[in-house]
Amino acid sequence: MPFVDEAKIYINGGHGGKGCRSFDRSLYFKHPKPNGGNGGHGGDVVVIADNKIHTLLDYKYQQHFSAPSGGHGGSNNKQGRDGQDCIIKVPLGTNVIDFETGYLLRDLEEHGQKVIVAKGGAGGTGNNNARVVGEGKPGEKRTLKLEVKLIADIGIVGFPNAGKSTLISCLTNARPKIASYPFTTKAPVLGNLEIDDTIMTIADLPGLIEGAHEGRGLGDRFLKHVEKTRILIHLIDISGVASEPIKNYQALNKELKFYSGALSAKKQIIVANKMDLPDSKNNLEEFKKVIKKRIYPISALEKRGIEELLKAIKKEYEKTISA
Ligand SMILES: Nc1nc2c(ncn2[C@@H]2O[C@H](COP(=O)(O)OP(=O)(O)OP(=O)(O)O)[C@@H](O)[C@H]2O)c(=O)[nH]1
Ligand SMILES: [Mg+2]
Repeated sequence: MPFVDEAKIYINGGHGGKGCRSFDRSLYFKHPKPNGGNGGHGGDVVVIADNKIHTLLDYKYQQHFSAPSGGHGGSNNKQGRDGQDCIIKVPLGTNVIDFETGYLLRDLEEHGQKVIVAKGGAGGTGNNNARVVGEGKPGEKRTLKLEVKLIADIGIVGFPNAGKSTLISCLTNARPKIASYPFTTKAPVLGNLEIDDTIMTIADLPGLIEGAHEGRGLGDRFLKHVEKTRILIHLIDISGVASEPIKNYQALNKELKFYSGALSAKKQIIVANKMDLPDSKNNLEEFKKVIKKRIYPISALEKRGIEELLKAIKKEYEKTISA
């Protein structure tokens, strides 16, 4: 099943019901008495966050949504019934954007949060209230872009082939595809990491490369998923077999910076992977000389160094919670 993180939908508020033209002609009155009721209000289109919905996949197949019209007014001053609202359910963390203007209408983060995206039209007046009977107003029309940001506590970033998917499958129950070629992971994968009593969500992200912000590789479009994480794990292939670790580390930080200041300011746990390979030890020493920060050496393949890393993750996570 493809991972859908964006959708474009067309929405229409319900049309207001027609006002009624009718007269009470009973002999009781000298002149016929107008008694046509007002039309009902058209239904609104409402987008609502629902914790049972996990993707926008449904909106790939159905893109047009209209709320029902209001009922027409009737004789004997009968008001038309209001149209029901048309409800569009989306996952938590969905940004609801006006497609034409790019304006963010609402960021729906919690279950039950909602936003009216197209109002229904008002019902027309009946002749009991006005001389001219109203037709009812059309509902608002809009095109929306829905965009889901995954809400994860920790994001794993790194160059393609660094071993991000291997790491998440060693830390959690997630089982993404692992392969020796770049760009194996095409969409974010989530896993739950449980350390003692703390449960954290980790996202394994598609690899980034230099120029990602200009669309190179798979581009930086998945970075929006990590904007809300608390911590980043910056994973480096320290073996030097395929690329230069120091250059990659710096290039990736540059890409994060290009994407957003908030992202590049996030706490990073720097992890040197593939320590089981021959040149890794020397490369790590070189790396430490240039990048004077705490680095966690691991082998995701052989599951070594994982205990230390878990401790660091928990410590940093708790810091962000108490901050
Ligand atoms: N020797 C060694 N190989 C590793 C280690 N971790 C991962 N690999 C290998 O590196 C290759 C890439 O691993 P992935 O986990 O798919 O890498 P990725 O970062 O998710 O790659 P993309 O999804 O393409 O960005 C695979 O062939 C893995 O078996 C490790 O610790 N040591
Ligand atoms: Mg991967």
